[in-house]
Amino acid sequence: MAAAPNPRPPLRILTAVPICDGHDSAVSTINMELARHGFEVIYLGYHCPVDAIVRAAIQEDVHVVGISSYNGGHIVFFKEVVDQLRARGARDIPVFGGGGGTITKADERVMQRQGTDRIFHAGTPLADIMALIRRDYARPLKPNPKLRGDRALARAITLAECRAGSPDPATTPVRARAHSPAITQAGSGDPALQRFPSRSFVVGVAGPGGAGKSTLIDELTSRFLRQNPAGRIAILANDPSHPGTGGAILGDRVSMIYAQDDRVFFRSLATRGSLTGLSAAAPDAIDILRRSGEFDLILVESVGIGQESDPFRLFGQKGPLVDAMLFVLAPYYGGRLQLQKIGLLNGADFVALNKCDHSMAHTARAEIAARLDANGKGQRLFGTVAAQHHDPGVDTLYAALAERGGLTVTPGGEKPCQLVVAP
Ligand code: B12
Ligand SMILES: Nc1nc2c(ncn2[C@@H]2O[C@H](COP(=O)(O)OP(=O)(O)OP(=O)(O)O)[C@@H](O)[C@H]2O)c(=O)[nH]1
Ligand SMILES: [Mg+2]
Repeated sequence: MAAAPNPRPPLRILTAVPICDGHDSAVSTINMELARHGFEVIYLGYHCPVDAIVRAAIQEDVHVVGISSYNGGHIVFFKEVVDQLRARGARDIPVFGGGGGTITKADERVMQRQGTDRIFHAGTPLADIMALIRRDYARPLKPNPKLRGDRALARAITLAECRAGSPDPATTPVRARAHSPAITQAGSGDPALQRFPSRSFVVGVAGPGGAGKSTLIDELTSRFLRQNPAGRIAILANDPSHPGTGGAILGDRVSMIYAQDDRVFFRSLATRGSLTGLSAAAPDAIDILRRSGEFDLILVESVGIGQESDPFRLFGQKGPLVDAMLFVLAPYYGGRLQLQKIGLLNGADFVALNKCDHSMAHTARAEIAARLDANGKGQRLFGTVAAQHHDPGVDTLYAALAERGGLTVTPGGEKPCQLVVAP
């Protein structure tokens, strides 16, 4: 059963370390503290270029961007982030940061003239930083008919998250949700919605925590981008909120290399008390993405799940949320008994045994193949090494997904390889 909805959605902050800077220890401390204070942190990692930060800020519809910079290039870097946000219609997203003693008060004055909001200097107690962020940056994100493109899509999803957390969902009827002004802002108002009712192929990706779901999604994304030179892909990545504080570190974006592309719309969702393995807003968010008519493929990553979850409603009364489901396992799932207990293996269309570079993979393949065979549904098992680029197992998996979804396979793109394991 889902926990009580949260009437005040948490503040969302994007944090990152600039390009040519590997000092991520400070930002890790800040991230943990932010999450402990109930904020949702979308962490982009270190060595981040400006355009990746700006794209993420827009798609994640964050309240504020926080940059941790120690490489000495802060005056130029922060200005470029501010300028690109303005150029992409997001001047309302403030930028702040810190960098200990490497950013002086004099530097801060220059940076503020260029549009940076503030710098947190060395010696500022963490409690003061948290209090200031809550005081100055928490604001409701409202419908805004002026938003365009990814900004409008992102805002529509934010509003869906607010509705999912509304104290009285009865005040937001389902029809009103599907035709909310924010979706119309996305450039896909009612006529367009009807024109593209089911263009998107939606694939749910589930599996235990750390099995490699995000890494695999990133590799599938790279194949999609190469084989569909004009297509767009959306990724909805669900991560858990902390049950005590309500905060979250939404870290799936860090595992993505290929998702750093304007043809990829990537949105992180915190579960905010939903215990299904997805945010309560995920069904609406999928609907918004489908109806936008923008995306050929939509991949939805669940949180790392256990033995009883059914995040994509494969077995529910309401019908499945997705067109197909990919279950990802790593070789260290336990043993045959644990496999038997994973109900989702009965409903998965595709199963990937990832981390096939692991020494236990050989036995795991045989056990999983036997488990799927017993289902008698012709489910396909793919052995993958997502951590390796150009892995033939991932090629094969992508080819199978593309075939099922009717996606374009450009001649000259990767050729489907031999199936690694088939029951
Ligand atoms: C730890 C450290 C390292 C570690 C990094 C570990 C890691 N994974 O992060 C190691 C040893 C690997 C390292 C390596 C290097 N380092 Co170093 N490093 C430091 C050190 C000692 C501390 C930085 C830190 O983490 N502080 C902890 C944070 C929490 O505190 P703070 O900095 O005071 O920040 C406060 C606020 O600014 C705020 N804050 C900071 N960021 C953010 C972000 C947000 C969003 C918010 C809200 C707040 C906030 O939080 C704190 C609250 O009080 C500094 C020296 C120093 N004392 O600052 C040098 C320092 C940054 N390093 C330096 C250098 C030169 C290097 C190297 C190039 C050395 C070399 N020649 O190899 C390499 C580069 C590594 C790389 N790949 O980029 C120089 C940078 C000089 C410059 N830019 O002009 C410094 C200043 C040391 C010096 N005096 O020479 N380094
Ligand atoms: N050895 C090996 N490591 C991998 C492989 N695929 C992913 N990893 C690593 O496994 C770790 C977890 O990968 P993620 O993609 O974040 O896993 P996830 O399932 O999305 O994790 P959650 O979202 O936290 O549940 C990372 O350190 C990856 O680099 C693989 O095929 N082989
Ligand atoms: Mg993940």
